[in-house]
Amino acid sequence: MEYTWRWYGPADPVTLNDIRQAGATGIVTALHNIAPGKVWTNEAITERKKLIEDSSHRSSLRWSVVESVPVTEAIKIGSEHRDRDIAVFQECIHNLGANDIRTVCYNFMPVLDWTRTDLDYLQSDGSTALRFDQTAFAAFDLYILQRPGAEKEYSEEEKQQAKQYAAQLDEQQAQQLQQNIIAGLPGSDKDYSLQEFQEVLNQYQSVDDKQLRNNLQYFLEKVIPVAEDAQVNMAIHPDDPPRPLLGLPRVVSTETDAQHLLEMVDSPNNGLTFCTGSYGARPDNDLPGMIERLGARIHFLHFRSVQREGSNVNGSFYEANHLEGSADLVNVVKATVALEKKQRANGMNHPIPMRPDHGHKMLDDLHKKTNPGYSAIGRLRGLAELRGVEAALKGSFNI
Ligand code: CS2
Ligand code: MN
Repeated sequence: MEYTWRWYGPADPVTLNDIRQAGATGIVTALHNIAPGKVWTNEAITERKKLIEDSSHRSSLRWSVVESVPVTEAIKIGSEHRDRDIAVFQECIHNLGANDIRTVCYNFMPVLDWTRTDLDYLQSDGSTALRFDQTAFAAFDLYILQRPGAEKEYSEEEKQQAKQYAAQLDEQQAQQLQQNIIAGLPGSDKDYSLQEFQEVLNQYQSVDDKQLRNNLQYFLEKVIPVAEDAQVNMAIHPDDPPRPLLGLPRVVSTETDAQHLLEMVDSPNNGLTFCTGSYGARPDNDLPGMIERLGARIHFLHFRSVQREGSNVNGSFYEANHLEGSADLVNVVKATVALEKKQRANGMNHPIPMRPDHGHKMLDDLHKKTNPGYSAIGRLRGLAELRGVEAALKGSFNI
């Protein structure tokens, strides 16, 4: 594995020097200052790359992965403007390849990128984690947003619980819940009001899973040939959480979805970001097995472990420490080490970039402003634990 670290650019409170000390050698970043649907020019990419790869430091970093080039709503909805936006996306891929950046993460989640209800869920050791609580989410959907038709999507029991939950929220807590869901996380590119948010949801009224899948295929058929020419590996991030929300369609939640996507355009450049946090929120995703079966097309790894809560029939979870929770990352790392060994035997000597995906807020993080999930020390702990597992597997057990 190549140890990588997500960096939000010059404004990130975690600096490139901090990242050097954390033991990462690869940077995962995007030109966050450029709005979705606008070209990343050659100059802008080169300039950011120079900043990252500044060779006056003793330990060097390289820009290994882009996360993410945004896919506009027009592309996901399949509206009349999609060809214009796809042309922009193609140009970004071309320019990234020309700058020797070989891995590009993106996602195809309608409206919201990843979604959480609580950004400071207190753990027993005093650190805090991100959480998705289905009851809180339903309370937002039914009683704050009051989305037309929402009541049809919840059971009587869920509605009852959501009603009680909503009733005990004071004004400020309700506001906080709304903020967390609509605008709290890096990746949400707009600060929607409730009304604007509902308007964007409405644009998906005629887009079901089948239509969204068709729109994804349309996009891939145009983008993958450009990625092949540019020698860029495309790596789609799964849905987070991996099931429908707010009546929106979802097409990258399960192993079958992933397989489907790989078959849409059967090219090595059409691949996956294997996020064990997102896929791992579903008990029916067998993570080590997916690495074995999909391995040849896994271009980027996100390692974290969610703890599925209760019977998880209702889909709640929180983000556990990397070696705890439901994901069993020891066996995930073992499957990865075995995959890389097989690839080396076949003459492919490119370690797969892996970043510790999210971490708790702990120690000094608790007193600093950090991007939710992207604290310095929580992720440093995660990376250290994962490196330890890899070193142990390779060193002592010769896997
Ligand atoms: C999230 C997001 O799980 C994750 O990695 O923190 O980074 C996310 O969903 C991406 O931005 C995918 O494009
Ligand atoms: Mn991820």
